[in-house]
Amino acid sequence: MQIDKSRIMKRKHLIYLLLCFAWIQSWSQSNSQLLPIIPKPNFYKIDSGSFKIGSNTQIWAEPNLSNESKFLKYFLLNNHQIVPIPSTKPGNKIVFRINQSLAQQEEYYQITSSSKQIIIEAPNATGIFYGIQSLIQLFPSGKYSSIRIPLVQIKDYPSYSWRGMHLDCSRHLFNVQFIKKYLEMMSYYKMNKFHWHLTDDQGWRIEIKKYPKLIEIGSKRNGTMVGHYREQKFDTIQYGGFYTQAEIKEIVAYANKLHIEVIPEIEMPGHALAAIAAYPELSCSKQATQVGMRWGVETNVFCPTEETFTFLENVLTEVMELFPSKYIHIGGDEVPKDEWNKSEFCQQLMKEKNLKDAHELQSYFIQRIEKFANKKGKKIMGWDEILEGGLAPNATVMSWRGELGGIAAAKMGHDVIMTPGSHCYFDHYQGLPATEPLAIGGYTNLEKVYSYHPTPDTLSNAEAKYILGAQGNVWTEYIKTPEQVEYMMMPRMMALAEVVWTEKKQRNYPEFLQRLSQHIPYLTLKNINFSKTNLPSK
Ligand code: TNX
Repeated sequence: MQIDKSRIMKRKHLIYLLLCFAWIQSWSQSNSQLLPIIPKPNFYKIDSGSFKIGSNTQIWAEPNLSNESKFLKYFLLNNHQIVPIPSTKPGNKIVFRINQSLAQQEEYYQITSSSKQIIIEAPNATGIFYGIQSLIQLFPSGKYSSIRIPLVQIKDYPSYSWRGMHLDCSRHLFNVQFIKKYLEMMSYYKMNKFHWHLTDDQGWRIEIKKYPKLIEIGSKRNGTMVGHYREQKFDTIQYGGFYTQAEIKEIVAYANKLHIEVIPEIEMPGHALAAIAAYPELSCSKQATQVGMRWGVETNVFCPTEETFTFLENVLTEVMELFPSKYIHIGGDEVPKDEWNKSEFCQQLMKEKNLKDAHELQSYFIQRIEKFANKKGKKIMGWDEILEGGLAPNATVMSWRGELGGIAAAKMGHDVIMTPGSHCYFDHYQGLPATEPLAIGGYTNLEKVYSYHPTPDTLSNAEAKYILGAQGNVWTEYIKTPEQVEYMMMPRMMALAEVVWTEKKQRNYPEFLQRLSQHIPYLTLKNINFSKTNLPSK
């Protein structure tokens, strides 16, 4: 009797094990089936059959998900002319459901489908939103009265929490309508941080009520470089523009609906010529100057006087009120020390503060700003030069001159965003320069972006936790129009989106290209001027 019981137990265990194995098999095997979603979901399978979305499909959402259900309804209406019914008439359903038990993974969502209903579940609205973004990538392109989509089962969450895109609006400016389009492109591919470069030598772009000359003077330049830097040619056309505080609020609110955080960048102590042209007293020489017309690095930088700190604190106070993000990017890159080394005031200050060189003076500058930001409840981030002369205690580092700065910062226990020029600079050429529009230089094709992995092997597991993710940068010295921004970012951003979302072992370039080809009708429908340079020719 005893023996029989244990045999039954053993058999039960075996059956259980076999079932588990079959389940795991079915999920991993099914991942070889092509699902046209970018970034590729981490776990999915496709069942046979389909779900039909038509005018008798109902969308069921809790009241706190009305933003998300509106998003899906607009998508169906605008892209397919389908109006799901609001009533309780019989029909199939798409259900959004908050499920707190799924909260172990940040930004998690899952999709469960049958022919009768699709359930998108997540611990919060962001997860639901990503579920919708995955779902709509399954819709066929074109306007039909009803559409059919495959029955997918998805469990998904990102590898990295920082999935960023940057846009330089100083060198060239893009209107509110285009910034919204930029955010839409980002959110369709689950990118979630918009780093908005708002000030630089060639133009100050954010209205600051306390300092009106930043706009009156700092937002206009008397000419712009024509052709490549080495040619040193300029036009004489006045170029300018800025974002009002009302426009900034509008963009931040729009981004929020797309679950994107906007991080403003106010450059200091270098790349500050536009501000200095408006208020020359902020420089060491205090001499009148002009908003920059040439690209590159200017030696005229903010002087670390009390007057400058008061100015910057007042500016940052207004900026912080406009941007709910906990971060404020303070630049910190490319600060020539010529002016500081020449200045009596700086020499005296270094003696007083016991600073051994101008690098330590730069560190003093950044640390003072950090203290101010922290007091206001914000964290600072800066380009990797902020490591020089001593890193501010709570700063996050954006590693752009390769990965070494990021590695050093992670080893010191600081958060890091990887954005090395080699893989993440979308102002670089993506094809042979002779056949591409003029760009700054470099060569970063689609495959190279796709091959990137944000966590360097040299970091221990504990150190690797500080790598928050990666970001694509769109510097616009050579990018004058929205169409050109699109050309440089797409499809490279799609490759980066997969780098920061999909586990490394699931990434496969030829297969990515196949999925990418299925996105072309959508990109075309949305009038996105994507580059075909790296797409396989038919
Ligand atoms: C370096 S990246 C810069 C920018 C330029 C860019 C051009 C960084 C922190 N500074 O000022 O626009 O190169 O690729």
